[in-house]
Amino acid sequence: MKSPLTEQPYWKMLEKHAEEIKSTDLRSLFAADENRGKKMMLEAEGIYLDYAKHRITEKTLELLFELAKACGLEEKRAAMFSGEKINVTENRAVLHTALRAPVGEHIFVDGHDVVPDVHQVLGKMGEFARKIRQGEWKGHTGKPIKNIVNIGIGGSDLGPVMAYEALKYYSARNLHFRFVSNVDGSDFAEAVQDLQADETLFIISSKTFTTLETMANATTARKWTLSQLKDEKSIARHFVAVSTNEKAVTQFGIDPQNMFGFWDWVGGRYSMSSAIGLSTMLAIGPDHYHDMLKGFHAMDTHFKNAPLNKNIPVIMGLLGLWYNNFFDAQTQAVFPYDKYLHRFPAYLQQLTMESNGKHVTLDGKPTDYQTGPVYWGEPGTNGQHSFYQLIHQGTKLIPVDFIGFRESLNHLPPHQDYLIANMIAQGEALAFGKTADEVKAEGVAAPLVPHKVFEGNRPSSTFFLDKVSPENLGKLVAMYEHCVFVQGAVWDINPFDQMGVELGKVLAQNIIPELQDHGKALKHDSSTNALISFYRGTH
Ligand code: G6Q
Repeated sequence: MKSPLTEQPYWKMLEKHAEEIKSTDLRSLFAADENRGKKMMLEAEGIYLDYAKHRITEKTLELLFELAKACGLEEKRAAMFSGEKINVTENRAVLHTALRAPVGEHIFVDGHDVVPDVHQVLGKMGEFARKIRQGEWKGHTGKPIKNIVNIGIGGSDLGPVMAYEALKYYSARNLHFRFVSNVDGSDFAEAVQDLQADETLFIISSKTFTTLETMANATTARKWTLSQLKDEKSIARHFVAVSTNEKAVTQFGIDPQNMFGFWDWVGGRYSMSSAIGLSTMLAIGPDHYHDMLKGFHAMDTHFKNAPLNKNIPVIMGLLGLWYNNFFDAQTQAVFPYDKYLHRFPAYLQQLTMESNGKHVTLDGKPTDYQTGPVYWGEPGTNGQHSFYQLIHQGTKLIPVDFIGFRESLNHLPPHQDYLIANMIAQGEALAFGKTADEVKAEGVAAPLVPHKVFEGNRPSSTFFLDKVSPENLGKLVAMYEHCVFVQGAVWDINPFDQMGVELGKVLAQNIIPELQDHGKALKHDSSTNALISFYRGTH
């Protein structure tokens, strides 16, 4: 039996329409309308989005908008913004947008206005950041803090790392930032190997304060600190926590005064604009941090209010869906042409894949259509010298998002011109390729011609912004957050839970004692038993 989505009249129309589009190509679509590049673009919130190099016509977009409407996108969007418990499997509101709501807005969860709570925490973070950055907060031996180590994983790590790297240009260079996430002890060991405990602050970032990796690293950090400072009282000067779990924070020995809270309506991968961004604020300072929140809010407002056909996250979400569901594209590449954004694709992987990697609809029925694609990417131009080959001439269709900036933060002509020329050229090459006739005309020997042909007809979007800045980073992140939402809404799945990461965690808990006690009988499958035996050295 077909699902309501694939039975949807607009879905069926899109299936048929996709066949028409497959019989044409981007060269023909551009030739048919010389103004295509001017029409299929959108400028909003300081972002220029070119979507002309997609395998679409005006009709494609109209059908996609109608499909989105028929799937209740607008109602679902309103429900999210108003604090309804749209994370149905966890019975939670989804209000990362409230984290960047300005003072004076009112957003209610169970009748409680959460906006004042958000600003209370922001104020506390700002005061703490001021003390650290001005050297007013002293460590146990009276020295100011020089090193900040964020300990967290997943949503409590990827946003902070990405934002720190992206905004490094704006950061206080007298402070050194490290990020420890992996339970592999080498991560911690390398992060602190050149640090002194009396100048180091650990931020233990964990929504639940129970995560195995984070608790193991926090415990090791505690031991490391005590081994140097030899006084329990030092913990209060060198450890702060970001969490929703005050009880566990207190039990760990961190003063609740030094805890920065957030709430269950903030999902881990949607938490970089919550107190999880404390390391970001320490790095770039409260003013820049508030600029970042302003950028998030601008994109939230755009997503909430702009008509669907002028709405960047809506257009991006639906284009992704077009290839995912009607062209069998399996992946989506994201290539930022700015080195500061080198962790952006890794951040997006969690945001998109943990959110939309689901196989059942909201009411638990298996989907009979593909959901979230694999997201991946690297900064340009590096990728051009490695895997772009497959995108240009391989057998797979890989839609690409290019992200570029008009200005570099480091004015070193002619670097920026070279960088951006490459980005624009890649989009052009992917779309239009090079025909056999063009290759022959260059005098290429006949046997080599097929090897040098670029089919073209490979889609891309290009984002252009003025420069990497806290505000623009906020806009870009919010853009992708909402893009994920749009897709989740049409696919009728829950982008806000992550049950799929649970099973492995539970099984690891079973295996830990088996690795530690070599006498324990093994009752797994024969492959798992053999692996455990090999580790024990008893195979
Ligand atoms: C994100 C996920 C997950 C989570 C980590 C860390 O959406 O839920 O990546 O962020 O497992 O969880 P804690 O912050 O609770 O340690």
